[in-house]
Amino acid sequence: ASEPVKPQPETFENVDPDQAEYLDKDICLLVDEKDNFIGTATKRDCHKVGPDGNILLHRAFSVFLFNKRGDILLQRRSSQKVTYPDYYTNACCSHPLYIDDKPEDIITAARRRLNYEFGIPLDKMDPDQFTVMARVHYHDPGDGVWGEHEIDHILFFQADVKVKPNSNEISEYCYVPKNEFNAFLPTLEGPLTPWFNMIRRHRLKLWWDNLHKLKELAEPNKITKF
Ligand code: DMA
Ligand code: MN
Repeated sequence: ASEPVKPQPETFENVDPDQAEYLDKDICLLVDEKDNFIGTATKRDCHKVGPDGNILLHRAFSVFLFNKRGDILLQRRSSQKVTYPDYYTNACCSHPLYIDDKPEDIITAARRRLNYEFGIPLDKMDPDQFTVMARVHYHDPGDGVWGEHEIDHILFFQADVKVKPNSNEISEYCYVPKNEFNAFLPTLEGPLTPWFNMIRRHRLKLWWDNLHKLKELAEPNKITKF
């Protein structure tokens, strides 16, 4: 009798092949509760919910992007995303990686992913235009199979940029003016990601009202647990 065919993890888990590739290729940064770098693990291992509900704590970033008028850019995660598919969220989130034998800088990672997800040219994103507003420690079990446990560096970025979304990442996007934001959210036909919702509830109004003086409000070293 022939050996039974062993399913590949991707097939077994039914993960989109483009997304699956990064699950094994992206090496994320493990951190302690003070955001000290303590080791590495694959993107896959960082997002698998353990039998006890535990998830490895790793470093991440969330970019909140505004145009010059002060409208916020939102995206809907594509249905191919492994974590939180079809959820609405801020412009771009991802992880700094372990590259060239060292941890990637947060702003370098943010520019890399804004380029990959939204097609924004690197030369249209000056590192000085990013403000690290805070760090947030949160845990979310996701769908029970894939979830998040991160220290998330919240970055604000304001510029008029041309976008060309990558459809494997983003299924919809739009700019929303501040005075329409609260009425707009309930019209969305999908949930908000837990991290976006957390920032929205606790900090977004204050920071959005102060786009012209973010540096005064920024607490880049403070780690808040919501
Ligand atoms: C991970 O974002 C980071 C946060 C803050 C949730 P993601 O799932 O969009 O990562 P990636 O784009 O690398 O898949
Ligand atoms: Mn993560």
